[in-house]
Amino acid sequence: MSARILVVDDVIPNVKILEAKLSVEYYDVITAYNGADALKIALEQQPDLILLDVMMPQMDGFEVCQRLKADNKTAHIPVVMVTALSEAADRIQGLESGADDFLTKPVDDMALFARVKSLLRLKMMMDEFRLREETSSEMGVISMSDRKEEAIQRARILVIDDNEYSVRMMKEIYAETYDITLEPNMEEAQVLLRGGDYDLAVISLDSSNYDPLRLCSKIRSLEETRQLPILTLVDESDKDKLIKGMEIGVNDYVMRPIDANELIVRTRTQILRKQYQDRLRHNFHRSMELAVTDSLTGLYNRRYMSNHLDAILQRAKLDYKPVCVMILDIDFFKRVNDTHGHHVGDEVIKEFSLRIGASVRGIDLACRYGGEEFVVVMPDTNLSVASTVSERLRRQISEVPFSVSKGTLELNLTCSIGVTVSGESESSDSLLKRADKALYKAKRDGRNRVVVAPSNVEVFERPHGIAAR
Ligand code: GH3
Ligand code: MG
Repeated sequence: MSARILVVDDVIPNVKILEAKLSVEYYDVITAYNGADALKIALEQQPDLILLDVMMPQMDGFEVCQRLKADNKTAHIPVVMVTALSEAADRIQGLESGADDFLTKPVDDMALFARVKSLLRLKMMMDEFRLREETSSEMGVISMSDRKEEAIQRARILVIDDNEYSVRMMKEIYAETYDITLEPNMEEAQVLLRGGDYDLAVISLDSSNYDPLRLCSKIRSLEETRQLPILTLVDESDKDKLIKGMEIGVNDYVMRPIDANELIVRTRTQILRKQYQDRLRHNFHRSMELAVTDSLTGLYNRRYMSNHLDAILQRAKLDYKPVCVMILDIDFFKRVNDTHGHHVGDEVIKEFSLRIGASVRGIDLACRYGGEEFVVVMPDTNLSVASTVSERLRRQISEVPFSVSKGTLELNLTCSIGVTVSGESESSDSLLKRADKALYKAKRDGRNRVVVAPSNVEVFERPHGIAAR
């Protein structure tokens, strides 16, 4: 994960040390030696993360952070406060000024990279989210944040820890903001995780009654929990375990004795990232749905059908199975619009779609091809069956009046249908063209009828026994 990181410190060697460490990991480092420069560079160069020294002459780190967070153009950039003092008061002030995390000098490598990675991941999700938000609103489709039902829910945390002191502390800290489940037993925890839909697992690495690393690796290997963030609680003396944990895929850690503020910010970062990620995925599926279906009828749209018909034809060719295509067009539809208005026209189109949907099989592909023109693709179907289906559908349209305007108006409508079957190695274009020709003939011959076109030969009248009126 490459990213641009702004390092701010008034002491040149401090900047150089961080710059060297980060460059080795291929981060692109930019530097500033005072608060004013930091603000200017942050605005102009839009770094992905800022490591900000607290104690600087003129403008200190708290003030710089406050100003960054107050400006819309820099507020989204995560800020890590780097402080010489590990005083709790400093952390509280850092939080109040809007910092996203803390590091204590001298900066430990593991801490540095854990904080950097975890905040960069969060920023990546948020950036992607903002970008899609912009694109969708430009396209006039969905707005992710406007959708109330998708509002971020109260997050759920599973705590796996058998240390009474830290469990009590977490209960206190989390209770107000999160739903928390405590489970000191590893086997039970695994059962909960598989079915639980959690947003974060907090796992103590120094438990005596289970192997925490095995649990972490299980979480990473199972499909249901692969994306679940893991925050570990670790004893200073257990650094080796932590290193292994980070290799397995632990997302972040808090050292014991637990500092409440650290626990709060790191929990928040992991949960936010998970929730942004979930929303992105959810919206991806939604926009896929929107991209392939027609908004008025809910049927597939023309673009999807064209793409999919090719795939169907290829598969059919391998299986030596015929594919039938039916094109339907409402007769004299313009009159409905002209006489009763567009609104009634829309209602008719919807009802027409429902009738198509009701009379085809699950594997058939029904799509709105154009204004009042529809296509049904029927895989593994011969022409005689397709003719019967077409004729049944034609009757269902013409024999049952369309009830519109909340039942105050009944319209008698008919449709014309062209139906054909795929020939050997036929393209979707030529198949659709032949069906369309058959439809045209049905119109020309007086409408309210089915015209059947066998494969790769001239269109001819429907076979005997398929009655048209
Ligand atoms: P034909 O029997 O030859 O098919 O005659 P027709 O009137 O059905 O066909 P024509 O192509 O002359 O008119 C189709 C009309 O359908 C014109 C267009 O305004 C209307 N239309 C297309 N899409 C929609 C839609 O989404 N809603 C409504 N209400 N009308 C639509
Ligand atoms: Mg028409």
